[in-house]
Amino acid sequence: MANFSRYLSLQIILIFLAFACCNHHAAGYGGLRVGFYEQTCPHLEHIVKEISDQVMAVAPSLAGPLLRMHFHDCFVRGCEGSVLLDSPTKQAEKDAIPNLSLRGFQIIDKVKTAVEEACPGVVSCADILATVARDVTAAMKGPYWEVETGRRDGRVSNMTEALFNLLPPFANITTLKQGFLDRGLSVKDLVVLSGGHTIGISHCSSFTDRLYNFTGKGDADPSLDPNYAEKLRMKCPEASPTDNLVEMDPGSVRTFDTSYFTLIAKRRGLFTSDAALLDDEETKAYLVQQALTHGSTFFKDFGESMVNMGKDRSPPGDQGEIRKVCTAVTVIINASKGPNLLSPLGEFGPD
Ligand code: HEM
Ligand SMILES: *[C@@H]1O[C@H](CO)[C@@H](O)[C@H](O)[C@H]1NC(C)=O
Ligand SMILES: *[C@@H]1O[C@H](CO)[C@@H](O)[C@H](O)[C@H]1NC(C)=O
Ligand SMILES: *[C@@H]1O[C@H](CO)[C@@H](O)[C@H](O)[C@H]1NC(C)=O
Ligand SMILES: *[C@@H]1O[C@H](CO)[C@@H](O)[C@H](O)[C@H]1NC(C)=O
Ligand SMILES: CC(=O)N[C@H]1CO[C@H](CO)[C@@H](O)[C@@H]1O
Repeated sequence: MANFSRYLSLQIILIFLAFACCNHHAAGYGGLRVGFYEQTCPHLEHIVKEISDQVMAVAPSLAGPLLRMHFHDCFVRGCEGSVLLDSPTKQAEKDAIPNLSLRGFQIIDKVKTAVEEACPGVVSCADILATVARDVTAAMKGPYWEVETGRRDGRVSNMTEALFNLLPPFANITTLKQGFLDRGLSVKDLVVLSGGHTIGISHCSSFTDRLYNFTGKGDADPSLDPNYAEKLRMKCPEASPTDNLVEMDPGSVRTFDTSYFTLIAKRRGLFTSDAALLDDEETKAYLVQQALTHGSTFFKDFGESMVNMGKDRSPPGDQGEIRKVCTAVTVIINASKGPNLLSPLGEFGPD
């Protein structure tokens, strides 16, 4: 009975929060800064780094998915952890098609558990993801940057939104530039952050359209180096029943290096969206410069652009929550219907 009334009052609080939520122009949200948890969770960065390093030592192939996960989080509803949410009816962002290869959710849970032990109820899942993304990048010998924190977690995860908001691999330069611009990101951010493709893998299905009958004349995408296209066709047979995996930066998929730009310059970018960086004067100038100088400014630029990407001030702003379990929302709000308690309270697990 005591438990019941506790849950009941929790529900009432949650309903209140639900109504207070979602003012899309919440004033005063600008709290992102380095060291946001200095007082409230002083060992946060240490905990995240320790677990990230442990994971990278045994499963370095998770670096790519974890970096990409932060990108996906930020591009749908701003960086507010909604990419992490599970939906009982499989309608969350992570169920959308572009998710395909999103992996590593269990790593975020692992970090969250450790962080909750040290400082319960303080650190958002979105901040944990942003910090993990930095630490796995650094662990792959990539750049290190100061992560700004102070995000709050959103309560809504919507598959359709993910479908519309994530840029597809076949996007042209106009779509890419606009997609970045829409999120307050520059053309430079676009070319710099695309360099994230220096690590990780892709499914064949993300680019096979470029390999077979691209223009309807039985040919490959003319913007792709023909020798490279041939190699890719071998890895991705046309009628393959399996969706094979391909290294995006062959030979150094586990090293965050500058070879991505050399590849693009040689017309060996895997996706149309990579190759498209040659179709704009500014992005082309940047990548040619990086290719010629062995990426003289890439690491510094990447850190700056990651901070820019992490700034997204979309909702929930200061109205969000500090989620206790990164995969479970406190209240799922159906935007079209108002508050809607879908998530059984039992999902919180033992308290
Ligand atoms: C500019 C628009 C972008 C497009 C169209 C795009 C598209 C893709 C696609 C289609 C894949 C392969 C998914 C699969 O088939 O498994 C991929 C993988 C990846 N992307 Fe992007 N991406 C973009 C930007 C970014 C950004 C900004 C980052 C991070 C800074 C990033 C990091 C990654 C990483 C690390 C992987 C490898 C994932 C793995 O190893 O599983 N991408 N991207
Ligand atoms: C780029 O793609 C968009 C969306 O598919 C399309 O509307 C536009 O015409 C394309 N632009 C160019 C220059 O090809
Ligand atoms: C290539 O595409 C064209 C136009 O869509 C089609 O007529 C043709 O049959 C295709 N060829 C092959 C080998 O699939
Ligand atoms: C949200 O509301 C819309 C419109 O009433 C409805 O079609 C949809 O099924 C609802 N979604 C969920 C997850 O309850
Ligand atoms: C999900 O997003 C789409 C597109 O913005 C919207 O039409 C739909 O109502 C949303 N679904 C829910 C359950 O809010
Ligand atoms: C990890 C994950 O949730 N993957 C899903 C991505 O989307 C496809 C297609 O909708 C689902 O089948 C996967 O389960």
